[in-house]
Amino acid sequence: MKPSSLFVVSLALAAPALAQSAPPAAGAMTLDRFVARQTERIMAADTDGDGRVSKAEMQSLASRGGRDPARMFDRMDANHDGYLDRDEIRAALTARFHRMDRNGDGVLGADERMAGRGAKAAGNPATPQP
Ligand SMILES: [Ca+2]
Ligand SMILES: [Ca+2]
Repeated sequence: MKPSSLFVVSLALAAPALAQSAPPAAGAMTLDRFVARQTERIMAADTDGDGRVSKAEMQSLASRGGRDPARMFDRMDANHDGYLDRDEIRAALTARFHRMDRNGDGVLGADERMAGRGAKAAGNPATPQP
């Protein structure tokens, strides 16, 4: 009785640990962290404070990064209402995270982050000058 129930308990405890790999290191770029950080960056462009980012607001934000804000905006504006809300931003960032996470371990390593940046820069030869 006792030994067998102990066995079951230890199995139950072991199962979740086996299901996931080692926990991400402190400071690792997980999906949650990536989405939270990038969402705040994008929402910082919401200068009129209506809780969504218009194309004009996006333009003022993205021109600093040297990306094409109009193209980014059009890709992210899933319902084409001319505004990015938090759901659209989250969906776009989640998709971007999974594109960047090449080895699928749920964490962006330094190399994966670098590669994501490089691909973006290479795809955008025209940088608007102020
Ligand atoms: Ca706004
Ligand atoms: Ca929208």
